[in-house]
Amino acid sequence: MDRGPFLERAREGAELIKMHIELGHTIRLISHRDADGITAGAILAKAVAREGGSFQLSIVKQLSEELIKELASERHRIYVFSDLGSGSIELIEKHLDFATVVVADHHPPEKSEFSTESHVLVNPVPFGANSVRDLSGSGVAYFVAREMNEKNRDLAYIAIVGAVGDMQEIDGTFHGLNLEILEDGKKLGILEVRKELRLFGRESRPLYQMLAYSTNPEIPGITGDERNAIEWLRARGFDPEMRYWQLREEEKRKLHDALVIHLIKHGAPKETIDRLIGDVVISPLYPEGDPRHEAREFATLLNATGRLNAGTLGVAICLGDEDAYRKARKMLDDYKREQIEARKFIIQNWGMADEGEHAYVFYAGRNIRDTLVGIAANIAINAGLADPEKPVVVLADSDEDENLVKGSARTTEKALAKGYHLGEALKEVAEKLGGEGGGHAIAAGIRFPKGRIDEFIRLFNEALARQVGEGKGSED
Ligand SMILES: [Mn+2]
Repeated sequence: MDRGPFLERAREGAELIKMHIELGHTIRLISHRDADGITAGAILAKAVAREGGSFQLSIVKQLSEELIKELASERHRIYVFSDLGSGSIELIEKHLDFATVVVADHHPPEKSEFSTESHVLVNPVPFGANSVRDLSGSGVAYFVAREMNEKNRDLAYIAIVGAVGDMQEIDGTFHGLNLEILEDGKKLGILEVRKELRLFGRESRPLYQMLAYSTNPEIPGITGDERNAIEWLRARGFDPEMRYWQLREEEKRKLHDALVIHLIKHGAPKETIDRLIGDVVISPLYPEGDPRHEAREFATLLNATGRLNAGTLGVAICLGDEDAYRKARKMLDDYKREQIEARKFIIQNWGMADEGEHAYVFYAGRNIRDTLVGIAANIAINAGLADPEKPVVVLADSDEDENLVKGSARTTEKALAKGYHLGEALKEVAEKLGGEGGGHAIAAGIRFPKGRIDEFIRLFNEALARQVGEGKGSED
């Protein structure tokens, strides 16, 4: 790719941000809520703070026209988007024409540049980069930050955590401008690239779980079977409870060889075997055994904060906030525990479910958190509680409004073959109940007044009946 012209764009973006900092304007940052977006937001926030500027940061799921309009109504002088924006160039030009805009992103853009004078697109794709392997959103943010101040090279590890979050090294090695970030980090001694086993859990999982939970690649006879993983490790002289990071170099080599032999024996394709050992990035900034010590575990932690709507907590973690890190760990532990409890509750109380002609409806009250109703519906299907040809809805009291219930509907491919579309059914029912609903054919959601659950059960069954052509046809 054309590195020079891309860096020139990064410099333009950097100059605009610095100019607004000098003018005393708040820098409005908007970033995506996955690990790549969270790290990108953190890099830009740190860069702004370092110049003595102030910022306001939002981590968002997606950039809709509604959100852009809302941002416009804040009337900031400068907006900086990271890991998103390239698909919304027209909308940004339309609603933010009064302000400076910098888009630091790696997604293939709508067009290669803005037509508005005060808007700059910093994106490597028009210069020949491959958006999925050469640079991530955090990487673009890194180059902008580096152009703002050489000191921002100390954000190289955070930038690589974002790249790993986007799986830019999925084939086992880094490419493109990611290599330049790695070089910066190595020179400063803040990161190291090793050729190691690329399975999740280097820092925090015992070896047997690292192997048993491996899905990419699947390890025949071991993935999904902790007991086999333990036996397999013991038979080869490993303590299954050890962490990978605790192994001596020769033990790591021995484990790699044993896994390669195992995969070859089971006829795994060469490509799979080649990817098993590859680039693993670790940082001496964090202690061994800490998820932040290795880029993939760090990225997974950040992704989780994003999914739990706590992306800004993720940003704080990237900025070195130990308190935020402890909070996030606790949040994840609580979330896991709630999931286990939701599972127990639905299995023990499935007898309460209303089984209609076309669907099961399970009302959990306050016993299942409203954020877990989708997971609970899947459990009902996967644990064999429900007939797989009949959709399942789990309802729970809303966390936000005691007068509402929130529900998720889930089903199987087999049920869809009969003609069901859960999203359309819930949309239709929600309109009748004075709520909101919709989604995909196989997975959808709804919110409606709590007093109308009985009506919901009847209307939902009727809507599904019409979809498979058994209904009364007309509405009542
Ligand atoms: Mn990204």
